[in-house]
Amino acid sequence: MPRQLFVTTALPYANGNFHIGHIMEYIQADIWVRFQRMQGHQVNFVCADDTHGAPIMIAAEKAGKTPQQFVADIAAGRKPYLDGFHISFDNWHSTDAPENHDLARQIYCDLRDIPESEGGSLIARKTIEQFFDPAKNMFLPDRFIQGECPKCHAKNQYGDNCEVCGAVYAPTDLIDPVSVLSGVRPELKSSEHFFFKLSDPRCVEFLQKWTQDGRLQPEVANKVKEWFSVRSNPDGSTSEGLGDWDISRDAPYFGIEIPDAPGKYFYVWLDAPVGYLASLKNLLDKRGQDYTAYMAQPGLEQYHFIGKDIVTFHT
Ligand code: B3M
Ligand code: ZN
Repeated sequence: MPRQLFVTTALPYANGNFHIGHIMEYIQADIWVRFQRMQGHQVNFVCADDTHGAPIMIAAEKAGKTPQQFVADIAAGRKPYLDGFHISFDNWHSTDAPENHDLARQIYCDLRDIPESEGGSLIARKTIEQFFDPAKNMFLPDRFIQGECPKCHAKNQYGDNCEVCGAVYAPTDLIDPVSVLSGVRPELKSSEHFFFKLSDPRCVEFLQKWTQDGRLQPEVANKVKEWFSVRSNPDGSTSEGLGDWDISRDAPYFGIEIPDAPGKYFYVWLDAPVGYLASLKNLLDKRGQDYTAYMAQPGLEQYHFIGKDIVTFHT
């Protein structure tokens, strides 16, 4: 019996052209895919542009384009490189395509609407305080805030960690923070965010089993184990197992609007992995094959070629 293999490589951010790192990953995956095909197995090998998020929105603004035009121009430059390196993807798609809007919203609605009899919703709303740029009129991602490291006092460090001493902190811990976009001092402003209840016992139990049942390569499984236990961080603080995941961002944001929540968008890392499914669905639709039936095959194997820095998001 031929194996059914659904294979992906990480979706490159559409904020720039390919670099050697992208091509290296594709070549590694492509060698493996060609080997499987030569064995007679059936492979769907797909990728897509990862189009959403604040950095792309800002890059587009700098280039004087709409985000849609900006990512379309990046997409138009992909083919000569993929063909030139003989990468045998079956499909190249986009996380801004209709399939991805639909699938991401459907997955969100399924999680939101779990009935009480099955443990209840896995989506929660909480009001949080975040830095806001009053000149640009937008909330700032950690990477768009710079200031003095609270620990070693190095200047011009990002809002999430210090590149000089390695300290990890919240942007609100920075001394004299400034917005990278406008140079003004950001203000704290509160806003309602949507969270995926990753700390819910249903998720913890499921993930603990799913990540330790032999499906992951041992190095990845070992790394993942750390997240479930109380542990001490290099900066002396402690982390206590899985925490709820902030999945929303406020307008202006280039992304997928959350159903029934005008002005709220999915955080790019919510819809990016769904992009694998959207690219597959687009491929199957073009061939007249049924996506739901394909995904429901009990023997279907999924392989994701990724770098270790994005294991967290994929898990
Ligand atoms: N675009 C980040 C990266 O290229 C991100 C990957 C998405 S994979 C779903 O490392
Ligand atoms: Zn420091």
